[in-house]
Amino acid sequence: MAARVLMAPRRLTPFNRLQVILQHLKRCEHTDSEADVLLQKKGGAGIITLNRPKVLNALSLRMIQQIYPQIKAWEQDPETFLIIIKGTGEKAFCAGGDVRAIADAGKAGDRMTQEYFRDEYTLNNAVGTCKKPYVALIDGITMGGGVGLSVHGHFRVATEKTVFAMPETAIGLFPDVGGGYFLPRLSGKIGYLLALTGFRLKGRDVLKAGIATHFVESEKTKIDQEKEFVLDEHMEKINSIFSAKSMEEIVQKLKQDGSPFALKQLETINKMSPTSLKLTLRQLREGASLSLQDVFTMEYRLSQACMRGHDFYEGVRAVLIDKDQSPRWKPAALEEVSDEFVDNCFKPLGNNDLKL
Ligand code: QUE
Repeated sequence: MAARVLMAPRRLTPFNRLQVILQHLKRCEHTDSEADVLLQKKGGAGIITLNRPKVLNALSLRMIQQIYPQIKAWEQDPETFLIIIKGTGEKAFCAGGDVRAIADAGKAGDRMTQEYFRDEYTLNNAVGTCKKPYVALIDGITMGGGVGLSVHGHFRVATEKTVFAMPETAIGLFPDVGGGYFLPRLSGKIGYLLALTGFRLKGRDVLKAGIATHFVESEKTKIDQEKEFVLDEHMEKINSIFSAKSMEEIVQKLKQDGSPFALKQLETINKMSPTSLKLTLRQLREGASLSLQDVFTMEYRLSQACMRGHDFYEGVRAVLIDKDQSPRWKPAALEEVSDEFVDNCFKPLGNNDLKL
């Protein structure tokens, strides 16, 4: 070993030296333009930029594993006074988690599915407990995993281009990333509607629903300023229908109501995974009285139950891979999803539980 330490470094000819430098520059250029997340300091602000615009800045495990230690470091850094998170491209802040990669890993029995949800919820919790002011610029599509990076922080700034949704019941999942915490805490039963139907809120409505804390126009006009909140006229219906204790009862109440709004929501719910719907309703009803940390522990159990099941893989196939929009759910009807099955999905995982 000593001999190797004492060995003279390899001499480079000028040509080789140039080659090495060029290779290095090429690699840097490559990693810079291809980096899926940018972490920068500008003045006293730490800036996180999600940088996968071609996939609407969907959140990969690698991104999660880069962002978490940086937030923790900025939290301790006396020269950082503010943390800002944003996305590149015109379309999205962040369209969700990297569900394609998770589905591939789950099908192959890869442990990545455990690591992904554990690391993602740990990052969401770091946002929710961040000691420095945390500002998310949710300009564009903000769904699922993107919501987890924004909603638990101090400030969320929406624009007229913001489209907010928790659409996971459409892919056999459930509205995770702390959805069990913030959704049941929204006004009335709005959160239950958003969770079960994946209802999309746009622009100022994201502020009016209590999800964004601020609104700015990306162009300096006064778009829709006088318009009322899209759900205002339906609030009585939403609050009475979505306070039901079971999915079967919600479906029955929507039918009975018979209004165009109720029938539209019923039509949407009928397309969702019956298993996801039952898990989601119980997730929100329980999450309403849990701490954020206990919600993440509950959601981790649910995530692993979904990885063991059928509907998540079928949902990702139908919505994101084949795009036929015709998932074949198993079981196919709400009545076939037993209370016993639902109970099992909420059971502790022993040593594998998420502890925050
Ligand atoms: C439900 C989801 C997701 C979804 C659609 C759903 C989700 C997600 C994406 C996504 C990501 C990248 C893309 C894209 C969609 O879509 O989590 O087109 O480029 O990441 O109905 O949960």
